[in-house]
Amino acid sequence: MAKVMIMDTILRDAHQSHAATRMRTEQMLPALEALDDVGYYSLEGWGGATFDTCMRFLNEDPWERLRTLRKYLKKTPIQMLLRGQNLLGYRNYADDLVDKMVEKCYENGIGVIRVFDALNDPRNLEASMKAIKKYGGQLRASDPKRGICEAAISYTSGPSYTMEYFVDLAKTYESMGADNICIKDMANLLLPFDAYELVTALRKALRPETKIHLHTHNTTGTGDMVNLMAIRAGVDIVDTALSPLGNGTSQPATEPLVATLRGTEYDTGIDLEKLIPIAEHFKKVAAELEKEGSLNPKVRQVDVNTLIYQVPGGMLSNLMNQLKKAGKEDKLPEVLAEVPNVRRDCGYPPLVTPSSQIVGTQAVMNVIMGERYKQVPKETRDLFAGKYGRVPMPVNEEVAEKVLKGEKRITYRPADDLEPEYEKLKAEVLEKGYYTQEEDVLSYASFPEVAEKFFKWRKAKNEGIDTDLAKSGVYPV
Ligand SMILES: [Mn+2]
Repeated sequence: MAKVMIMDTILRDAHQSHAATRMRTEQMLPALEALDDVGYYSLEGWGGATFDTCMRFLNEDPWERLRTLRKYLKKTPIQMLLRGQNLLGYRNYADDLVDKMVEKCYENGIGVIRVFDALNDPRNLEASMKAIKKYGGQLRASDPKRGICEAAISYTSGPSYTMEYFVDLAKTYESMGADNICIKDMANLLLPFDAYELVTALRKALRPETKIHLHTHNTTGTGDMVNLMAIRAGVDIVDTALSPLGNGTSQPATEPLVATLRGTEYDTGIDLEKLIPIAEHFKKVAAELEKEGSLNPKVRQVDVNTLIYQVPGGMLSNLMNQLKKAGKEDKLPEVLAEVPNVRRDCGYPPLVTPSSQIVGTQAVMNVIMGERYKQVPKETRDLFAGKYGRVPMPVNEEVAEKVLKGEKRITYRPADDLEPEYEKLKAEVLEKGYYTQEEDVLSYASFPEVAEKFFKWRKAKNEGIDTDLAKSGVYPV
């Protein structure tokens, strides 16, 4: 019987969920060798938010962080999260940039790439999975634990999301070359008995060598039960976070699960004693993050709103903020009733970023304006126009006409419209005088303004100019 394996998210999702992704490399360093020695399947350490935050708030080169992690994590693969054709950013990138990004991720130390699309449109994973297979295959030839392609299903609930839907999607990803299939339950919408059913169905439908990897959170307090039920159903890998940054909006804590499975047929093989000093270290880090204001202890509480309203926690707080700004807080019940209507109109997209924001904003507008689709933001139009990809169900044609006003719809892969862009972006970085490595082009492509500000700071620092002044924003010119 295969043991249950664990990916610890302490270096990525744990602090992204609890502390706005503000953990610095120097706060990770003292624990890296011990983490490497635990025997995890992988350590999640990189993704869009870490990439952005490194440059935006921490004055760190995200690539440098990755190389540092790799230097100390000799045995344990580093896992990252890639947003399909959106890579680490929020727009569609051309295929040449997707290829270059994947090449550089592996080259700088990534071992496992988890790739997903918010709409679960397999066409949006075509280019990235092709690159992951290409460069990952080369890496794997010398190191079988690295170069792994993990395709993730964005888990959501709703009338079109049947077991059959998820199983078909998983099989599609498997046939595209995925080594692992991940159930990505970012909003903790997956309930324990559904997890059992889903993992059972996937286990039956997928090849025996395909690993099933579950990612959930403990936002609504069901996370440990979800993991345990998935384990009973034969899941291979689950995500947890060491206790100082575990539970609440983060992953269920690592230590209780390791203890629960010890001595059973699911034993993780992890020595609880080894986790204690590491947890001690991150307890101090969590206290530092709380002191500097990045961590609000409220994130550790159970929030049952998602269970009641069937919308992710982040989406609910956005709705409340939008209503508050408009002075219409009393309209919340109407907006919550309108959310499923809007979602049905636009073909039941999963409620994850960015579709959760699009559906939520449109529902707020429909209620505030007193007429449905009287006011329509560009993002709603783009969703109806197919610019984010294919939605799971047909859209409401009457609404589509009202929203699009004759604008053309696309039915092909959105990135097919894009010209190669790597060389053009490289020329820009060179011209601005910031080019030090190919990776700079990828940083610049991902977050142009943020990267440029960071490059300016880096240049000032490397040229020996007062960095405090540089940080204050007075310099650079
Ligand atoms: Mn997550």
